[in-house]
Order: sequence, then C-alpha cells, then structure tokens
Amino acid sequence: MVKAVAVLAGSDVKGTIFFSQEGDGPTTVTGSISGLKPGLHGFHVHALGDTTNGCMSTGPHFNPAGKEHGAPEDENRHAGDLGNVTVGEDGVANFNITDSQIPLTGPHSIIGRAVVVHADPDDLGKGGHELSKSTGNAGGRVACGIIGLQG
Ligand SMILES: *[C@@H]1O[C@H](CO)[C@@H](O)[C@H](O)[C@H]1NC(C)=O
Ligand SMILES: CC(=O)N[C@H]1CO[C@H](CO)[C@@H](O)[C@@H]1O
Ligand SMILES: [Cu+2]
Ligand SMILES: [Zn+2]
Repeated sequence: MVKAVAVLAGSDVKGTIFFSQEGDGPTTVTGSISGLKPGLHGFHVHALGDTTNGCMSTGPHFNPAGKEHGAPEDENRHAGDLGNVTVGEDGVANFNITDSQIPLTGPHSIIGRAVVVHADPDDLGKGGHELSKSTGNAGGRVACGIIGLQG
C-alpha cells in the first residue's frame, strides 16, 4: 500500500487530502476541505508541485496522455481531472473518490505534483466556453497542496 497526503493551507480554505493505492489498483482520494462557498468546485491534480507563485505555478492539469479536459468517467480526459467536490451549507466538502489515472508509483505517478481546488464548478468539458476543453472553466485556484509520500 502506497500512501500520500496533501495539506491545503490558504487564508480561509483549509484541508487535508489523503491518497492510497494498493498494488496496480485504483487510487482512493479521501478528505475534507473547509472554508469554501457552498456548491460545486473544480478539483484537479495539476502537473507541478511548485507553489513559488502560489497555486498559479502548479501548471496545467496533469495530462501525460495529451488529451482534452473532461469528466472523470470520460475516456478523453486529463489524468488530473477529478471533477468537482460538493461543499455543503456549512462550507465543508467531504469526499471519497476512486480513480484509475492517478497512480502513486510508476512513470505517471502524481507524487510531487499538486492538488488544486477552484472557485467555480468544473463544467467537465461540456460548457461550451473557450476554456471548457482545457480547464473546465473552473475559475480561480483558491487552494492547493503538494502531494507528498506518507509513511
Ligand atoms: C472510501 O470508499 C471506499 C470504497 O467504498 C471505502 O472502502 C473506504 O473506507 C472509504 N474511505 C473513507 C475515508 O470514507
Ligand atoms: C454539475 C457538475 O459538473 N457535476 C459534477 C461534479 O463532479 C462530479 C464528480 O465527478 C460529477 O459526478 C458531477 O456530474
Ligand atoms: Cu485545476
Ligand atoms: Zn483537465
């Protein structure tokens, strides 16, 4: 079992996101994020674990296969496309996502990359906006954390 963790620490937004993978199986992503406005928020793995310029320097969505932005269940999607998280009226999102395109080992490992939560919903590539096919038009990057190995 390989485990990883990302800590999100923004001015208002806080959260801890846990990743685990058994062998070559899918990766489970669980966690809780607080301080977001209620509703849907885009949630992605971005390519770089670089926060020298805040979340802006984490690069685009992790996309080793050179595909378009999409929904987690789409064949044509970035590996980092995890859809969105749903925030309740209390400002908290709890989630438990299982995904096969974000391994913690091997050439396409997400260790050392970043997880980013956005201001707006991810339209999953279907919004018809000029940004739909690249970012899901999910708006600003409100919080991010670098994905690191956990013992
Ligand atoms: C997440 O879901 C999986 C599969 O349903 C389950 O085994 C696991 O216990 C859940 N984890 C958490 C933290 O809820
Ligand atoms: C409105 C919308 O985009 N909802 C999506 C949010 O993300 C979840 C998880 O991928 C999807 O199931 C929803 O369709
Ligand atoms: Cu993103
Ligand atoms: Zn994407």
